Amino acid sequence: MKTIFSPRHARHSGNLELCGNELVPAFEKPSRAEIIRKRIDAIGLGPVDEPIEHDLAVAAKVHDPAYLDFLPTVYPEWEKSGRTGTALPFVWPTRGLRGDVVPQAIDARLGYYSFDAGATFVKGTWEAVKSSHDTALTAARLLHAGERAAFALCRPPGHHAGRAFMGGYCYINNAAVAAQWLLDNGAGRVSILDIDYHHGNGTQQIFYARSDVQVVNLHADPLVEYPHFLGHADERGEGGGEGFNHNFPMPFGTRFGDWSAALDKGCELVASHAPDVLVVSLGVDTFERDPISSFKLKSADYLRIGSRIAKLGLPTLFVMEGGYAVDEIGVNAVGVLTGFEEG
Ligand code: SP5
Ligand code: ZN
Repeated sequence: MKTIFSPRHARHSGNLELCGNELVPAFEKPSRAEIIRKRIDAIGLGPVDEPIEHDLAVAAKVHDPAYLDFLPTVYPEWEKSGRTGTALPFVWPTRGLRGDVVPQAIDARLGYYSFDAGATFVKGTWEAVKSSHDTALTAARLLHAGERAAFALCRPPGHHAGRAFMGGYCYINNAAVAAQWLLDNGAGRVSILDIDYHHGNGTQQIFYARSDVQVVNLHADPLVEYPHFLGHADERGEGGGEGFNHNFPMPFGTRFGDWSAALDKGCELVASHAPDVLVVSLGVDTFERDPISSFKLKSADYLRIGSRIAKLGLPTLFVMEGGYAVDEIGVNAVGVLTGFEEG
């Protein structure tokens, strides 16, 4: 399997995040991607190429163009306001406040275009975000050129980013942009199977009223786990998209037996959609030693996940999302890919 990977991801580095009562180094850090890349080389998964640059025309079909215009301005505006270090939002237009007036101040714009404080900026963040977007699109092109599968080693991740908001380490929804590109280039139907520990709230929102992109999510129950405000089982889509969104929330401490039963159900739904292409939002924060998660999957389980997905027999684009146990992230993420290849 070919991998697309950009060294420019490393420009997004040194960020802090809010954790309990303090600012700590962000769990979403450059070594995550570097360790996956090393594992690809170590086992000889296949060639690793850099992305080609793409403009944001396809991204503007799944994101608000004004939101895409905002992202590159964040750090320059933060610096103009006299600050350095990590830029992060801290005020939001919740119920009862005005959500219809785009504010001017950078502090206000950060909140206007986010749902949490988890998408933070340093000087190189936009460059990394753009390279992650380019990585997903370049990998999508490989499928269009006839590859059975490809791996977009995206960093930063994307599945929490919605039409006009960032959050949860995510800025541009790489999987959504890739799905849109595939539709624009010959696919009639796409399925997105999101196996990250956290609900892919951005992906769900983007495609909620659409029937051309089916979205299937396996994740920790939002009643008790982030992102908390979306991801319940009764969210099935709306309007023309009714019946094309499927959520499988699971309790804290879920082990592979129960998790893989949900994967089977999710795969059956994908098969019934009969997509031309499958996009897998690949998070490995379901791992038993993930520092911010609670599921109990073991390294060997990731091979089984890959082989279950391969049984669908679909052209498959793997897009990297979360996973914060950096020591094992290479073995786990690449385990899914080798499990897929071995069938
Ligand atoms: C792509 C992805 O996996 N994003 C995850 C973002 C999770 N952010 C909030 C997690 C809150 C859980 N609390 C654990 C303490 C860490 N500060
Ligand atoms: Zn996650």
